[in-house]
Amino acid sequence: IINGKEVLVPRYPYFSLMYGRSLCGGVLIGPRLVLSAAHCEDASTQFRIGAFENPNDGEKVNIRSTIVHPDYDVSRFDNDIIIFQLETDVNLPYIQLGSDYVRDGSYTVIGFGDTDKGQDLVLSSTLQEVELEYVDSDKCDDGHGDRDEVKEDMLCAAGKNKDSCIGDSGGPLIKKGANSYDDTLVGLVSWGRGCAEDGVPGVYSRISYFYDWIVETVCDNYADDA
Ligand code: 4AZ
Repeated sequence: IINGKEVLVPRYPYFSLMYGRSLCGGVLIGPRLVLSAAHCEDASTQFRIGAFENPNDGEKVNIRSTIVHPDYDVSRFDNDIIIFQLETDVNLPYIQLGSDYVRDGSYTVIGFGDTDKGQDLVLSSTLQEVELEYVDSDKCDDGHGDRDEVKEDMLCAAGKNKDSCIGDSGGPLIKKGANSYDDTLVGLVSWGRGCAEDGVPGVYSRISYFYDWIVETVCDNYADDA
């Protein structure tokens, strides 16, 4: 997270961290179900859930099985979403999924990822949060140049000198409510060209687009966990 603030209280109990081969975020959506970005599939064999004071914090739970979106395309970050089933239930609140595409307003993104906008990779020792604004997809697409494409399964958000970055991938973009129970998941950190570059928003997997796939996949495969 670039230019964020340290999270000082357990405001995001559903935040799930993969801290192993690489660093990724995730988010608890049921007692033993975690959503993340498909490109985080091999980041770790376990999640630490509810961590905020340091990455070793939180409830450690092993991953039992995974379902990557069938149309995930690593080269374009299309359908960059994965469902993890955990080995045991986690006794922490989970987040509700945003079924409607909200096209305005401010969002919050959280993570332990890179805090340095420049070349250095400086992972955070504490959970960081930053507030971003919704960015229209056409404008976002222009900001990313010719090669990259922002499609309907993606959502963009940006702030002046503020962004998610490497290591935040898979973590939640949140529409904040009065408390954790009222929060809504609107996106998952997916990709971007650099971090916090002027006119280049961060790109997120858009939860409203995947809502039906998530609900059906959970019902078909993890009915007991829904
Ligand atoms: C990454 O490489 C990455 N600024 C994550 C988020 C963003 C860019 C890159 C968004 O994991």
